[in-house]
Amino acid sequence: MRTYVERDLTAEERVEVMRRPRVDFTSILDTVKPIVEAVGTRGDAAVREYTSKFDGVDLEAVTVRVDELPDPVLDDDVKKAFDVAYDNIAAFHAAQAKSGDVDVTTMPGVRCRRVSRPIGAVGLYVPGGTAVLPSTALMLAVPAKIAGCERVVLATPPRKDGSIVPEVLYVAKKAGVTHILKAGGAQAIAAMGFGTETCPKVDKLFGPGNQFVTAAKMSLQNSDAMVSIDMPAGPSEVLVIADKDAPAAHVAADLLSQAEHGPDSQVVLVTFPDVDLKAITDAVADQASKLPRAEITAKALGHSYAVVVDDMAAACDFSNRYAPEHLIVNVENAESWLPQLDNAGSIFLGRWTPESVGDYASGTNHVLPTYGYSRMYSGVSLDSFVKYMTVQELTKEGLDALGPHVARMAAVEGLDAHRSAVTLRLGID
Ligand code: HSO
Ligand code: ZN
Repeated sequence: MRTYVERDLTAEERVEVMRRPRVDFTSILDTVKPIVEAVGTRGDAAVREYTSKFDGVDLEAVTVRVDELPDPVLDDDVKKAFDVAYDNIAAFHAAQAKSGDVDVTTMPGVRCRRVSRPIGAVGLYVPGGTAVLPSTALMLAVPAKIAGCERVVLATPPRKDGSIVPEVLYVAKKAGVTHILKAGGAQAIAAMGFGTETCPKVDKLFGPGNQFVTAAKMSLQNSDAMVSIDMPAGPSEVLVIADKDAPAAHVAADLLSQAEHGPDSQVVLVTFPDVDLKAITDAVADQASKLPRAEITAKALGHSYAVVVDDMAAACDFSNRYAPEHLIVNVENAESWLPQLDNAGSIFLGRWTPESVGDYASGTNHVLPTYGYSRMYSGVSLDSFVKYMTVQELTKEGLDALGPHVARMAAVEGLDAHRSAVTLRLGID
């Protein structure tokens, strides 16, 4: 891993190290456009063709109804692990219910409310590819169920024999997913965004994916499909702040757990002059060479780095400017630094909180803003599956008091009908 000493960097270099590896979206968009268009016009037939071409699977049914599928066979300890994760994710997301509802009397007789309603139909993308991620099925299906979404379509690439990954099916059944679309990539996103003969059209698309999935979500959102997306996405990343008492092996494992996601993942270590950096980089090299995904991990480490800063205040400042997806704070009294942290998708405080717990089972969501978007986006939460309606109700007294001001403002804007809607009710002019 490259190492920088922050105080030795020029102002330009300080900005430069923050830059994420560039993703050329225009060429990716050019690749996905014909796929999206083909699925939009030819529906299931196009999904079938692309699944045969890209996944080598010839599908009979493109979309299956979950209640018609038999229960998957799983080992008891696997079931137990997913059950514990399910309960924690459900508990944390259920606690978010109604948190955005408000009821305020702004002046006597003038009541304003905000009430939430579930989004009717949602599409959840669960990646396959180099690693199948049933944990992502949990992160998306559990809040969709708690929100009360009526139609929940889960898209995931089928296995070579055309079947669904058993853990994904287990989660889908438990969390009330209604349909499974056996497809991945841009074709899956397009099928859910437009709807096909067998796949219901959804109102909002969720989930991480490779660059083609991301590009398809972006182009669908800007098309006439009338569909929104959860957030912009880029490669996964972690920033670890480690002090001298953070065990080197733990820091290394945390860095590698994110690096193993993909060759384009980025991991950043922020540390201090009194830390044995060589012990950490040695531990990274040692552990990395033994990983089954060593090749992917090595590529990710190629564009990762360590930076030495003066103190914890500088570390928080660096992290806030980088705005990581995941932030691990492996320092003494980690909790006391929380008020100083402003930009991160999810934060892992203290010696005993590896990112893995949030990836799977602590209860927080692992679908998070990457690529610096944690400056202005939140991760997926219950709110992502609802929309808010505002409601106002006035009494006669309320309109008596407020109406003349509204009529005056309508006159300023020259909108007479607006004015009349008030003055006619009040019998004034
Ligand atoms: N760290 C990933 C989530 C994940 N990890 C799934 C393991 N499985 C993206 O934030
Ligand atoms: Zn992960």
